[in-house]
Amino acid sequence: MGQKPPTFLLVALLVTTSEGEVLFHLVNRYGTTVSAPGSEVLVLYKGGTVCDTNDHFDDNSAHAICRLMGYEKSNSWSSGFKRSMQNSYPITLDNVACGSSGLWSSCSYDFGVSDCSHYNDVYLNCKRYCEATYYFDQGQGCRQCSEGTYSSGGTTSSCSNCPTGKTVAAGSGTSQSDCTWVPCLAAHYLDQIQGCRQCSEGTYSSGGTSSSCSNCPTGKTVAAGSGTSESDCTWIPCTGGHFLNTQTGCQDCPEHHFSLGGILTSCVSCPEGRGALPGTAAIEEQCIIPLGLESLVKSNAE
Ligand SMILES: [Ca+2]
Repeated sequence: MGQKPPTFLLVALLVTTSEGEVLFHLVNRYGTTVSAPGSEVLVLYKGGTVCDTNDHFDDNSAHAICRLMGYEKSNSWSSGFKRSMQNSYPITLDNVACGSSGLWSSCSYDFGVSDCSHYNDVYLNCKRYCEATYYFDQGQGCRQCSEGTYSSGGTTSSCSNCPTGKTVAAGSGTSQSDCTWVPCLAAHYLDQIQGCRQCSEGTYSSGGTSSSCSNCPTGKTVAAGSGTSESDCTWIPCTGGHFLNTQTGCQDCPEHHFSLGGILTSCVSCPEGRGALPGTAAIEEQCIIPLGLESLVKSNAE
């Protein structure tokens, strides 16, 4: 996505003539061009001062000039010889009279002067104003909000930070609701209220914006916050009397075999002459069926 040009550049275009000349600009006590310094400063028209003697320069005139420079309106204006640097400029505009629309197109004016001196130079305090997704910088005018910040525009001098865990692309945030959750790390899921949360025991997630973690296959588990994929799930240790089949999970020890379980993959034969039912013997001592007697019973029955 290409970045939009900063609004102050657009403003500069609006205030220029077809030849590209800037009509109005504001200068500080050193003659440096400034953007809404927050107080009244000298306004220049084509590099010279603006006169208010014996004419209709009023609030409408001030509004029109501020608006032509891209500001919302004039906060205040005055005139007078306030700084000696005024003498370094010619006087270029006189008899500015504007309608109540506050538009420069409603104004009449004269180039040059007949009845002015620098004691009548106009000072303006224009109200700074920026579009949404911009903040106002006193040195540089309207500037785009950086990544993770937003602005509804107007007179704000800074953009607001998205809530913790949320972000928005540079120049895209107009309100807090434009902030979206930063994608989660693996082994986490996204809770729309609390943000990224650890997967619970026995579940896994590749992260991102997934709203839940997936369950490990039956018989398998993974520690909380550790499962990034199904392959992280490992078999749950078997209980006594069982062995682990790595394809199917825990299985009963065969008849007359015992095992402590865990992750042992086979069972041990009971001692000679003793046996156990499948899945019942964890230790040798639990091989409690006397096989001799059983075989004797069997042989008697035959
Ligand atoms: Ca005049």
